[in-house]
Amino acid sequence: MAEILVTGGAGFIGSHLVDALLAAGQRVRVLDNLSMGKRNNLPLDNPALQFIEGDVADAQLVAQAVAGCDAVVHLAAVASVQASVDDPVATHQSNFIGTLNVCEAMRLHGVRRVVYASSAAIYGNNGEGVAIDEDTAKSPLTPYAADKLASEHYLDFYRRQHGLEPAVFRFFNIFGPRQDPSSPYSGVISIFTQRAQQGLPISVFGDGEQTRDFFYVGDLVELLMQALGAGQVEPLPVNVGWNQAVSLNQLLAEIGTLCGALPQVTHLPARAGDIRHSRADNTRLQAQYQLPAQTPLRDGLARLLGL
Ligand code: NAD
Ligand code: UD2
Repeated sequence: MAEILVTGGAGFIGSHLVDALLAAGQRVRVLDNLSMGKRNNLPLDNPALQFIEGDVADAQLVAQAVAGCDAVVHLAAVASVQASVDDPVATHQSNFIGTLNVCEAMRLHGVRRVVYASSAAIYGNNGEGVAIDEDTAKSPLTPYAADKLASEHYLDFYRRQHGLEPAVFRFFNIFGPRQDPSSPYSGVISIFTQRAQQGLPISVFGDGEQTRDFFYVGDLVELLMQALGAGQVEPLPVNVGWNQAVSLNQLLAEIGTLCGALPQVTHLPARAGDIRHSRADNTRLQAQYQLPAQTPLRDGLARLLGL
């Protein structure tokens, strides 16, 4: 039985991973400051789970959390890009210093495998309209994206210099239960499904023909589990997406079909800096991992809607 540290494990993606690790008989430690994560996302009564409430910016606490673990999944971050624009110094502590603390703690305690959540945000507007592959030029337009890209580079330094084994994933648009809908900058699926359920009006920024490559959280967790269990991992980052473009109008049609009807939809001006089309070339993902059977968008939405 391995012991896995999941930073950010009380959050949307992290809590689904914790569930899967516990179901697989692993022992799990979670380090989370509950800035977005929730205690009730976790089975705190499970004796195989140890919850540590704290900040990944606290180097000593991270070292304590890492000591004795077999691997780390580093998901803790301020996932709101807008927050990084509003307060880059504060979010840098979580989104970059946190990663550096994880690297240092792993070096200190001889822990080698780390699975890291990077983001398609590092591509900026590059590759719009085509499938983005991992060699697409990087253009981090926000502090959030810059911290993700810097974290990738530090993980690679610790790989070359100190023998860490990072498995870096560049998530595109992940959706599913427990994704927080409360912010105007929350994932669009979390917002649309919540408002449809409550019969509240939906705002579409632009004409609704913008597209995204949506990836269900359960499918992502299968990949993270593979990266943890793999004998060896490739050093290069891997895009996580289906290479499928879904427009907001298509998304709304699916939600309308599932809910029986849609609330009022209002079209507002497109958001400044909004990317029109984002889609992942997942050739490297297919080459290095066993892709799970894709959860169809409608099935993922149905689970989110509790149908
Ligand atoms: P989330 O906000 O639900 O999860 C992040 C977790 O990290 C939360 O539980 C939060 O409380 C915790 N956290 C934040 N700052 C912390 C700190 N300083 N110390 C300790 N814990 C801290 O969001 P998520 O969607 O589950 O994101 C998980 C990871 O995946 C993040 O690194 C995010 O940047 C990345 N990511 C997510 C998406 C997506 O579509 N959801 C896309 C790209 C990348
Ligand atoms: C993701 C990030 C964003 C930034 C961007 C960089 C999330 C949730 N968002 O944005 O912070 O990192 O990637 O590439 O991780 N929309 C509406 N109505 C709404 C909400 C959203 O029309 O109520 C639109 C939005 O303008 C965009 C699309 O839906 O065109 C998707 O928005 P999103 O924030 O879910 O995802 P994305 O990829 O634009």
